[in-house]
Amino acid sequence: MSKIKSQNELSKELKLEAAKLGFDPVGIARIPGSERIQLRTDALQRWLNAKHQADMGWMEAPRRKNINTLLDGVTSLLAVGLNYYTSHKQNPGTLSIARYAWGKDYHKTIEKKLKKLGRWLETQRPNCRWKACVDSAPLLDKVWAEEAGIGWIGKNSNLLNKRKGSWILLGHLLCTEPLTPDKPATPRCGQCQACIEACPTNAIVEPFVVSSQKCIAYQTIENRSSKLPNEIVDSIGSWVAGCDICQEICPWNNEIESSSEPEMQPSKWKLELTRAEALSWSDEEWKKKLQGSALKRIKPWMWRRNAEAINNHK
Ligand code: B12
Repeated sequence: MSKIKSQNELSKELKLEAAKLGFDPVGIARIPGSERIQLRTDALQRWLNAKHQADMGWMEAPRRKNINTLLDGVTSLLAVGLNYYTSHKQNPGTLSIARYAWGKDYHKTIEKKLKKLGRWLETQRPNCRWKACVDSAPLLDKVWAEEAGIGWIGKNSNLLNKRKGSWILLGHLLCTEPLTPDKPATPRCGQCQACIEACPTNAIVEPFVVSSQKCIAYQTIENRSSKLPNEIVDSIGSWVAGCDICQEICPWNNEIESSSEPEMQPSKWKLELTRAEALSWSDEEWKKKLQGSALKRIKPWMWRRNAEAINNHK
C-alpha cells in the first residue's frame, strides 16, 4: 500500500498536477483567509451601494460574501491562472474584440481542467469533497486569487501576476481537505496611474474601483438595452466586444509569452471581423460563429447594436 501523503506533500503535488494541466500561476489559500478578505468584501458592499454593478443584479447575491455557502465544510482552495495572451494581431481596420474571448470559452476550458484536478485529489483523499468555480460562481475570484498569492489586484481592478501580467483567466478548486497556504502577493502598482488615465470613459472612478455603467466592456457585453449611452458611443473607438484598454496600457502587460494552451488560440474570424460583416450576418450566421465561445453572451442583435455605434471603422 502506498504511503499517505502529508498535507505539505499533497499541497505541493496538487500544484504540480495543476501546472501539468497548463495552469500558471497556481497557489493555495486557507478559509477563512486573512483580514484582507473582510476588507475586500466590505469593498464589494461599497461598490454595490454606489450602484457600480449597473444592471448586473446577480452581483448582489449575499452568497458572494461567504465562501462557505459554495461548499459545505470548505477549508482550502487552489487558485489557478490560465494565460490567454497570444502574439497574434487583429487585422488593421477591423473591429476590436477583447483578448479573453479570442479562443474557446474559458469557462469550459478551465472547468474541465479543474474537474480533472478534483478527481486527482479524490484518488489521494477519497473522503475529500470539492467544487470547481470559474467566473459564474458567486465567489470573489480576484480576491481569493490574491489571497492564494498568484497575483495582486491592480488599480484597474484586474489581478496581475509578475510574469503573466493580467492576461490570465482565473479559476478555483474549493475543497474540504486542509492544504498548506501560500503567502499573499505583494502589490506592485506603486505610483503608476496609466490605466486610470487611459480609460476613455473614466470608468476607473478611483484606484481599484470600476463603474460598470462607464465601462466599455460592460456596455458591449452586458448591457441589454437597445441603445448604448451617448457617452459610450462617443468613446467606443473600435471595441465591439469587451475592451482591453486598461490592460494594454499596463506596464506589467508588456512582453508576455504567448499562451501555449490550444484552446486559447484565436479563431480566425475574431481577428478579421469588419463592421460591414458584423452588421450583415444573420442570427444563424452569428450563432454558428459564436458556438463554443464566451462571446455567446453577446447576442446577435447586440453585435449589431455595438457595430452600429462604431462609426469610423470599416
Ligand atoms: C462583474 C465582473 C465584470 C464587470 C465589472 C468589473 C469589475 N471590475 O468588477 C464587467 C462586465 C465590467 C467586467 C469587465 C471585465 N472583466 Co470581469 N468579471 C466580473 C466578475 C463576475 C465579478 C467581479 C467583481 O467581483 N466585481 C465587484 C467589484 C466590487 O470588485 P472589483 O472591481 O474586482 O473590486 C475589488 C478590488 O478592486 C478590491 N479593492 C477594493 N479596494 C481596494 C484597495 C486596494 C489597495 C486593493 C489592492 C484592492 C482593492 O476589492 C474589490 C472587491 O473585491 C469576475 C468573476 C468573479 N466571479 O469574480 C469577472 C472577472 C473579474 N472579469 C475578468 C475579465 C477578464 C474582465 C475583462 C478584462 C474582460 C474584457 N477584456 O472586456 C474586463 C475588465 C474590466 C475591468 N477593468 O474591471 C476576469 C479578470 C481576470 C484577472 N486577471 O483579473 C474575471 C476574474 C473572470 C475570471 N474568472 O477570469 N467584469
